[in-house]
Amino acid sequence: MSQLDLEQLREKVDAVNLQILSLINERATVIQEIGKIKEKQGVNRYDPLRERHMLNLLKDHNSGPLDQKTVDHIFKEIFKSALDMQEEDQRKALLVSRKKKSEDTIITINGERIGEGTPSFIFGPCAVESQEQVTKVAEAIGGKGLRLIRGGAYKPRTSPYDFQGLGLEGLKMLKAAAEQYNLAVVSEIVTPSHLEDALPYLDVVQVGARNMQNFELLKAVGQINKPVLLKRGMAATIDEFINAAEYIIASGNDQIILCERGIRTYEKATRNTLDISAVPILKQETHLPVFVDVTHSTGRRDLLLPAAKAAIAIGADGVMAEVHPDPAVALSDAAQQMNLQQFDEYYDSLMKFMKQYELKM
Ligand SMILES: [Mn+2]
Repeated sequence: MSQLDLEQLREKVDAVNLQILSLINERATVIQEIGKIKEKQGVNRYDPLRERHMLNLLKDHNSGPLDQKTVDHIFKEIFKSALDMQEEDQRKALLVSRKKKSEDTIITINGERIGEGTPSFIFGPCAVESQEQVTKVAEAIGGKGLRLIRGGAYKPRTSPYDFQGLGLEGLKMLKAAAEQYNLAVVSEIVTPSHLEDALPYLDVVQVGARNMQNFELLKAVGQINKPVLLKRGMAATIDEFINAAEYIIASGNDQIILCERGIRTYEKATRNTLDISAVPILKQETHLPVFVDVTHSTGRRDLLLPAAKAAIAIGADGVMAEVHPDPAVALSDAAQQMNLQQFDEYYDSLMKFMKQYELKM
């Protein structure tokens, strides 16, 4: 074979490549049209029966020299690429996504602007246990000029025999303590049926990790006009977390704070594994503020400070941690809450850290 023949054949291959390219793009355009129709009909885009039909048709017409296995493989990749493309289109459409809204969502609570680039803090006891307990913590938080307090009144616990919280009475105690020190209340709701009674005592409604995919609850908090703090489920992927937030925004409430709180892994040294890289991913993928709960992610008092530093350094909009006047007698999470003196030291260390590295405060 002469050099000239080889050149001619290569030119032919180039031309065929361009034909294939043009054809698979034409195919992709048709698939997009089909996707739009399916979206209107509300039917699933992936249809295994249809795929089987297409593969059979190709088999009937394959006269070689490529063997059927290779043809199947190539076409399955083409089928998949069209599906991936449609999924990408769908992702673009998410209301919580950066693609939909490029500016950061800023949530103003009690004068505190969350998501504006300086870290906010939510401190408070795991559970509301008494008026005296929450008032002591509120005083310590207010004394630092902070604006938010947390405390669980409805406690979803792993065991049904563990302390379940004081319910509405607990919320009233927390609200009274908060008002005394000009704080806003962050507290968890576990069922839509509690929402109406609890709402007057709440400034931010928390949806806890165990309820991240409680879709009826997500829809219910999507219909209120107060901010929602949504915690990541302990076995939820980032994608599932984002979609949980989408339930809230799709129901009408765009005031959502995402909270990374650790995920379950094989590691036993910490209560959960703090997925610190979730913070920049969530910041890139969504326009929502992102908090890090250092208490439940680590489950260790000695890690609350380094984990908070990591959170701030990586770009979190805030840190949440548990504070109790006497953690040793706490009815829940006794091992990981800070006492008031530890809280003072903790907050001072964090402020020093931020100054030292010239982080925005
Ligand atoms: Mn707790």
